Amino acid sequence: MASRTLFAALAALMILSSSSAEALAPSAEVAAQRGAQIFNSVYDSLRKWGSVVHPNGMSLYLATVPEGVMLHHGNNRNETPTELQWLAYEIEHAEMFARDHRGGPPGGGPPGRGGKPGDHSDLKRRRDAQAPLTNSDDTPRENKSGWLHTYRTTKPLRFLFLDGMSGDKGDAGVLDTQDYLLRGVRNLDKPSFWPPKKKLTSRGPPGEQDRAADLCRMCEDWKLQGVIRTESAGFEIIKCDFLDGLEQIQSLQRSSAGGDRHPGGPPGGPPGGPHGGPPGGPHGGPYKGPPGMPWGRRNPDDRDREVGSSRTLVDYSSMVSAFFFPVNITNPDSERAELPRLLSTTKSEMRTIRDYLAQVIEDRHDAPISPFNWRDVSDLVVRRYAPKIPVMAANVSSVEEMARQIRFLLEVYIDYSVEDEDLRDEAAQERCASFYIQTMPLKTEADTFIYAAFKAVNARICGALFEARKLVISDADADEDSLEEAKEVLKSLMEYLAWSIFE
Ligand SMILES: *[C@@H]1O[C@H](CO)[C@@H](O)[C@H](O)[C@H]1NC(C)=O
Ligand SMILES: *[C@@H]1O[C@H](CO)[C@@H](O)[C@H](O)[C@H]1NC(C)=O
Ligand SMILES: CC(=O)N[C@H]1CO[C@H](CO)[C@@H](O)[C@@H]1O
Repeated sequence: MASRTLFAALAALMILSSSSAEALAPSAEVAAQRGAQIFNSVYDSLRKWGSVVHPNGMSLYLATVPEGVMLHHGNNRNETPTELQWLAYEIEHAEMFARDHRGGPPGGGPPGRGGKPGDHSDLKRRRDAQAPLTNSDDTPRENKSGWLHTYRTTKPLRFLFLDGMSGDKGDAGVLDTQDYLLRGVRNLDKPSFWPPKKKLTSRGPPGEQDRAADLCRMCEDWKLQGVIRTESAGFEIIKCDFLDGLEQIQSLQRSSAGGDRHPGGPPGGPPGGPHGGPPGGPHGGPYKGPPGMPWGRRNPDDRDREVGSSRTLVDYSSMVSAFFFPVNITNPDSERAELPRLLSTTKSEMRTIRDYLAQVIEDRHDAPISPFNWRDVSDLVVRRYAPKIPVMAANVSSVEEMARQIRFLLEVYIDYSVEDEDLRDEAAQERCASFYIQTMPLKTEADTFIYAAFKAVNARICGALFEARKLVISDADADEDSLEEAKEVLKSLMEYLAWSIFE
C-alpha cells in the first residue's frame, strides 16, 4: 500500500516535472497574437529601413551567402585576417575602418552615436585586440591610412541572421537576442554563464569582442560560419573562421589624405569616435528619430538600402522567434512600449528557446532554400495595401472616394454569383484573409507559426476593410459621420500593422 502511494506520488511528480519542462513551447496561438510583429520581422529582414523602425529584433533565421558574393573588410594593414573578423556588405561601410590607423571591424557601431559610455571601452578593447602593437595609438599620424580588402565567397556559407539593429550597441534592447537569449547573460557586470566551455578572460562589462567570441563558439557547435547583423552603418557579418570560404580579390591601401574628405563615401570620424561618421551617419543625411537611441536617427537613404534577396538567402522556414513563445516581452520602459524586450524573461525560458533554436539549426542546416518565400508573400501584401490604406485613413474627403478605394481593394474577393449578401460578404472576408498565404507550403513548425501570424494580419486588414465597406457602401445613408468612422477604423488598422513603410 505504502509503495503504491509512493509510486503514485512519484508518478504525479514526474507528470508535474515533465509538464513544467514542457510548459514553455512555441505555438500558433501565441504567433497569431503577435502576428503584426512576426509579419514585420519577416518583411523587414535584411532591409535597413525596417531594421531601423523595428530595432529590437526578437527573431533568428538561418541564412546563406551563396558563392561569388563580394564582401569587404577594412583594417590597418596589408594583411588578411585569419581569425574572427567583421565583413561588410558595402564598400563605404568597410572603408570607415580602412581609413583609420586603428583599424577594426565594420561592427560595433560608431561610438559617440550610441551615446553609451560603455561603447568607448568596448571599442578600445576591440581595437586593442585587433591592432598589432606596431599600429597602436602612438603610431605617427602619417601612417594613418589603412587597407580595404575585398573578397569573394568561394562556396555557399551558412550563417545565423539576427534581425533588428542587432549590430548596434546600447542598452535599449537591440542586443537582447544576443546577450539574453543566445549568450544567457543576465547581469552585465558578470561574465556570461553560457556557453560555459571557456572562461572569459576580459573584465568589466562584456563588450563586442566577448560577444563575438561567444557567438562564434555557438556557431562552431552549430556548424555555422558566423552571424549576420545590421548596424547603423550597414549590414555586416561576424565571420568566425575568417578565410574559410573566402578568397581575396583585392587589397588596396587608402590614401592618407582621403581620411577627412571622401566624395561619395563616409565623411571623417568626429572627435569622439575613431570609427564614427558624423551624426548623419555614413551617408551624411540628417537622421531623425527618438533622441537617446543608438539607432534612433533615421536617414532617408536607408529606405533604399537592403541586402537584396540574392546576396543572402534567408531560410524563413527556420525562423525562431521570441514572438512564437509565451514569454513576457513587455518593455519595462513604458515610453518605449512598442519596442519588445527580453528583460522580463527567465534564464530557463531563454535556455528553452536556445535549445529549440539549436534543434531547428540542426534540422534545417542543409535544407534547400526556397526562392519564393514568406518575405515575398509579405511583399505582396504590403504592395497591395500599403499605398492605399494611409490615404484612405487620412486624405479621402468624400464617401464616394472612400467607396471607390474600398472597391478597388475588395472586389477581387467577392463572388457575385452568391445572392445572399450576408453569406457573400462573409465568404469574401474569409477569402480575403487567406488569399496571399494559401500558396505557401507548410513544411516546418516555423512555417505554421508564420502562417498563423500572417493569417492574423490579413484577417485584421480584411476585417477593417469590410467594416469600412459596410459603413460607406452597404449603408445607403452613408454620410460624413460614416466617412469619419471608416477613417478611424483604418487608422487603428495602421497602428496595429505598424509597417515600417508607414513611417
Ligand atoms: C511583464 O513584464 C513587465 C515589465 O517588466 C511587467 O510590468 C509585467 O508585470 C510582466 N507581466 C507578467 C504577466 O508577468
Ligand atoms: C495627405 O495630404 C497631405 C496634405 O496634402 C499630405 O501632406 C500627406 O502626405 C497626405 N497623406 C497621405 C498618406 O497621402
Ligand atoms: C609616411 C611615413 O611616415 N611612413 C612610415 C610608415 O611606417 C613605415 C614603417 O612601418 C615607415 O617606414 C614609413 O616611413
